[in-house]
Amino acid sequence: MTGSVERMPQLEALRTLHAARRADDVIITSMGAARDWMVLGAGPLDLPLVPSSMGTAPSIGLGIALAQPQRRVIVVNGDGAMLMNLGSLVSITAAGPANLILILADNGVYEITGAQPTAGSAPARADGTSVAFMGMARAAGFRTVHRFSNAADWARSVGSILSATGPTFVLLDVGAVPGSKGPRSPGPAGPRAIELRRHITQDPG
Ligand SMILES: Cc1ncc(C[n+]2csc(CCOP(=O)(O)OP(=O)(O)O)c2C)c(N)n1
Repeated sequence: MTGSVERMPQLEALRTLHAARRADDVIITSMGAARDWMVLGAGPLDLPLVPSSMGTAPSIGLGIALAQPQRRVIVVNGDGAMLMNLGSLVSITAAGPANLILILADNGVYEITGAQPTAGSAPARADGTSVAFMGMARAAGFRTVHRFSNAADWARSVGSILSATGPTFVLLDVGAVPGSKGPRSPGPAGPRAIELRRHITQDPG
């Protein structure tokens, strides 16, 4: 795809999700989305994946969704991170967890490391066309896919999307924040993962 897309502010898009989530949902966020989620307030069932190995968020979400089928698991991934683990799209649809929602916050750049265009975005590509994440999700086997570029449209639809039977793929066209800082780690990953497991297993949704 060429040309500029409409983009909503990522913080606003995530504020909408923050208001729509249930207390017993697990929310896994990566990169810039993790930064914004911590601004909005991360609860005990939330995993802002910082620091993280890029690409792992959908796979972690898949594991939790399969282990806890009665609980909704919502992953908010970056487009750069998504490109590093496209295979997770196929793993998710192979397992078909009805309780997993994968949200791709697509800003077209690796924002946290200085807003370089991602390998999938038009400015970085020899032919000047961006890769089609919606088409990739469909080809990987997602039956339910949505795309929003406008905050009001997303806000109107988020409730029904989260309630629908998954697995669900949602592409949000979001804007990068120029000069923004990366997320600060809320603490070492190991102990936080153990703490999350304790909360998840003690309080089944
Ligand atoms: C395996 C791996 N390689 C590189 C990095 C360094 N790194 C951290 S954030 C980031 C960019 C992430 O881009 P994207 O997923 O699009 O999220 P955004 O920063 O735009 O929110 C990179 C390259 C990393 N954390 N892990």
